[in-house]
Amino acid sequence: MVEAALREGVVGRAIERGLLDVAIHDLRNFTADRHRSVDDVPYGGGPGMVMKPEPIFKALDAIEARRGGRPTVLLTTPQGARFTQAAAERYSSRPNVVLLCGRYEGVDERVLSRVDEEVSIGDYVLSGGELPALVVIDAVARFVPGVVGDDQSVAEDSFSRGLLDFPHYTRPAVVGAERVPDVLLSGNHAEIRRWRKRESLARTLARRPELLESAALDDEERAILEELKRLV
Ligand code: 4GX
Repeated sequence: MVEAALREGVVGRAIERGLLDVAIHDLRNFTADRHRSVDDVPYGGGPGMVMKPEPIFKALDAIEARRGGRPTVLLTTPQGARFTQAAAERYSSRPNVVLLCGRYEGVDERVLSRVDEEVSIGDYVLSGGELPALVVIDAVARFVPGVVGDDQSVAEDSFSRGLLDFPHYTRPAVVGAERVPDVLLSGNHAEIRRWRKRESLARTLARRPELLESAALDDEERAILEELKRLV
């Protein structure tokens, strides 16, 4: 699943072009027993299985030796701190990042001695850490220079600015009863910029007001926001 996903889209192209180097390591290759076991029953009893520590330690040692340096080790788990655009940017400047994907009920707690950060992609339970790892890879890759064609679009990405995106339209100008807002057809670029700011701010205020506490707003945006707050 991970191999297939990494062949697609922006990330797939970045790997092809050598901008990104992603290696997949199967923990079963770091086992010593006949059954190549990566999990075992929990001490103390209860349902489910727990991932054994030794295959994980051996895999991390092998990766460290191969890459020559201690990688940043991330564990994807619902117990982690929420993965954000800021975290993605932070990881994008690390020379090596390991994404440890847990299955079953989780990993033996002693593995955490080798983990730098536990990251969660959201409050829901998945059946493995592979999809969260792919989510992290995608968001991090976009910050690697050259991966996204247009640097401008990364810098202006709504979440990099801390606000929700403004509405987008393309042709035709009229679909059924629905028209594209006149301002976007006006050719008045100053007006368009201001309209987009207002829409971004209005949406953020309505849907994610907590984002406004840490958003970097310019003078014009602060003025628009004050006006929007007076209107509600
Ligand atoms: N955001 N899962 C990890 C197994 C597990 C449990 C505990 C380590 C500790 C998830 C998420 C997520 C399901 C991935 C349980 N591994 N990961 N897995 N939401 O639901 O990151």
